[in-house]
Amino acid sequence: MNYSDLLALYQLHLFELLDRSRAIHQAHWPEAEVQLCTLLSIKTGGCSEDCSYCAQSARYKSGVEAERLMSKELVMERALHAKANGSTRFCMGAAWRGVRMGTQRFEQVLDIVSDVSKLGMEVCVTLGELGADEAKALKVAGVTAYNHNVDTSPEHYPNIVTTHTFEDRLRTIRHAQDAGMSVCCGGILGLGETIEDRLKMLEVISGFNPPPESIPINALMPMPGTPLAENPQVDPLDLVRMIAVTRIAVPKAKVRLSAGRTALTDEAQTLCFYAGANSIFYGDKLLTAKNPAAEKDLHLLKKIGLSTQLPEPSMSAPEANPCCELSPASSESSCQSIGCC
Ligand code: SAM
Ligand code: DTB
Ligand code: SF4
Repeated sequence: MNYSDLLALYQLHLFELLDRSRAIHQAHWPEAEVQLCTLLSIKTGGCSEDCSYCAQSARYKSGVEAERLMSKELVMERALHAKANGSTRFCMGAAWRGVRMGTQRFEQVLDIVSDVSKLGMEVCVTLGELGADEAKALKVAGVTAYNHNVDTSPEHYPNIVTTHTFEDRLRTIRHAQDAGMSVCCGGILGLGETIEDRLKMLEVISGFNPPPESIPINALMPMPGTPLAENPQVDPLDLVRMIAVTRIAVPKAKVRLSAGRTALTDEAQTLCFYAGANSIFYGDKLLTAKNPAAEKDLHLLKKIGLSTQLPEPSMSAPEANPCCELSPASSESSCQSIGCC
């Protein structure tokens, strides 16, 4: 969806926007279900990158220490625990710039993925930059979705990260799609961006072909020691609006109400679900930061009448739009989708 259409939606009266997003949500997701995803940081801290919101960058004194890659045995323990608690998706994150074929650590990750994928949950990983070969290897090992956020608009990105570019992010997403993995791609609100930046980010994400399978919307959790430590909290109603516009722009994607829920009231979260969010990170820890307690989340979902989603481990990647077949990648391509031809 292009920027001017997104802006027109964003500027609607809130109730009018919610009426529209709710109608689209009901048409595509009539089950009143929320997907529970468990996050695990399999390699924490010491990251070479300078993402100014992140406690795991080695450049900031955030108090997060660099750790080694977790053993497969420990990861399996945590994955089994997540499954027993009702999670249907297990997401493993690593504080790396990226991964490379032939390295010991990537071999270790492939081995971990291969075992986790036998547990009957969707398997998502977020390991930073991927080349075509790394993406294929992850797909073969059993990854269902690759998480790689664009985080903000192309224009604002260089103000937030200087060690890699927005284009680098798009290239990795393309490699994940080409390998047949679903793509989980979203962003963060609260990085000092304008509404225009938020919608330009959504213009990029909603232009992916195939569309992202899921879109995490994070609210900045200001991390002590990082350059954005003093940024103000995102206005919960801005978050609701962003979720509503995302639901309308990418109707079939799971919209994940992601980091920052500890700062939201039950009422604000309820409005986010009404606006179109249908997935959360579940369990009391994100990667390094806090998340609401599992019992608290289950209590809230029950109170508002939402049930939890059943697993779909055989989930296949969304189909590409046929425009790619009509106009193969070339400088003369007529395809307008970013991350497509
Ligand atoms: N290193 C990999 C990468 O950058 O893609 C994976 C891990 S990284 C922590 C995954 C995502 O977490 C980021 O893209 C960002 O959207 C989100 N994130 C990180 N720190 C955050 C914070 N303080 N508040 C909100 N979201 C955050
Ligand atoms: C995403 O968009 N949010 C998650 C997941 N993908 C990997 C990460 C949130 C991290 C919050 C900050 C922390 O725990 O350090
Ligand atoms: Fe490293 Fe990812 Fe954090 Fe950036 S967001 S510093 S790449 S872990």
